[in-house]
Amino acid sequence: MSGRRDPETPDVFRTPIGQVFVRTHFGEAPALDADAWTLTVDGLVEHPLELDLSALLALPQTDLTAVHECFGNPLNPDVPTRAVANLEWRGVPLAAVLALAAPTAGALHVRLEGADTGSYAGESGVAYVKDLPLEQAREAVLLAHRMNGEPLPREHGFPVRAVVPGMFGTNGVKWLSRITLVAERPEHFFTTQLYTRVVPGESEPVPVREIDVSSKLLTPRDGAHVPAGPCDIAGRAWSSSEVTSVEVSVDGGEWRPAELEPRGDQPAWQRFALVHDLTPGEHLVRARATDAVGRVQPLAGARNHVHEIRLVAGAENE
Ligand SMILES: Nc1nc2c(c(=O)[nH]1)N[C@H]1C(S)=C(S)[C@@H](COP(=O)(O)O)O[C@H]1N2
Ligand SMILES: [Mo]
Repeated sequence: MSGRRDPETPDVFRTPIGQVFVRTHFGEAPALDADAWTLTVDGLVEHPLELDLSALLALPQTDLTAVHECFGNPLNPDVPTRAVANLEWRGVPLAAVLALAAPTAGALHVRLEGADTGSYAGESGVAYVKDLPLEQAREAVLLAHRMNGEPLPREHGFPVRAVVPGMFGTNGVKWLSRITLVAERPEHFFTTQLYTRVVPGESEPVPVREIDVSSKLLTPRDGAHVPAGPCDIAGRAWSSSEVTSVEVSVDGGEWRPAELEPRGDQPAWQRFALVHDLTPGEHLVRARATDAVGRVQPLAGARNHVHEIRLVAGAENE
């Protein structure tokens, strides 16, 4: 994918904007003018709308802290990318806009379109489009205009993007320009062709929506040289439900439960930590999370398989 930035994930609760990954299918992010921007709401609604930014901001607003994760390359759905962040958003719930537009009885899905167009995976002249069932969208989607207390940076969707807590980043349409209420799932390159997958244990492909249970080791860094002896190992874990345990295994040894922060009332990530005594030499550290619905990170072969890092312990680096 072009238009990509993947900085290291820092081990802090709220990811600073400069360290958030960027994913843009068509390369350069569009530079939209906030004064000229409008959001069209059309399709199966009693009152079609064309809201400018001040009309949108006059609606009730809410804050949300949520984990933000890229699904990865839709052409290689089983390869982990571990592009993840935890962000604070402010915006207008989609429900407030829908209350004004009044979807008709036949409206069952919401189609979201961004202002960017271009070429991707051999397809040219396409827009970025996503869809969600109306009831799910009404409950979850935030039309965000601030990120970590600042106006959205251009590459993250200025002036307004969708944020869908608990779902993969791909659903959060940036540079949002149009919301259309429709009766059936819209056919589109980015809705029904790309970003569909067969979830382990199922047989039918489904759209890439709810995030998987996952974890990432962040302290120490992969490849770090550390003193031999007790080592503080820590990272973050997340899922579409609360993560209920994280276990850590060193050099293929037993899975030991790490200390795990509760999730609290926001769909944010959770810190885990454990102290392990490292003998001098090279070590392989792995982390495995389990969530409240009993999903466990697979050991291999999946986009969310257990994360592993290598550490070198030795007296000479103390
Ligand atoms: N309009 C538009 N929205 C988009 C994309 C895009 O290319 N165009 N990429 C999606 C993908 S795959 C992800 S993971 C997130 C990334 O959001 P970020 O770049 O703000 O981290 O935006 C999503 N929204
Ligand atoms: Mo993504």
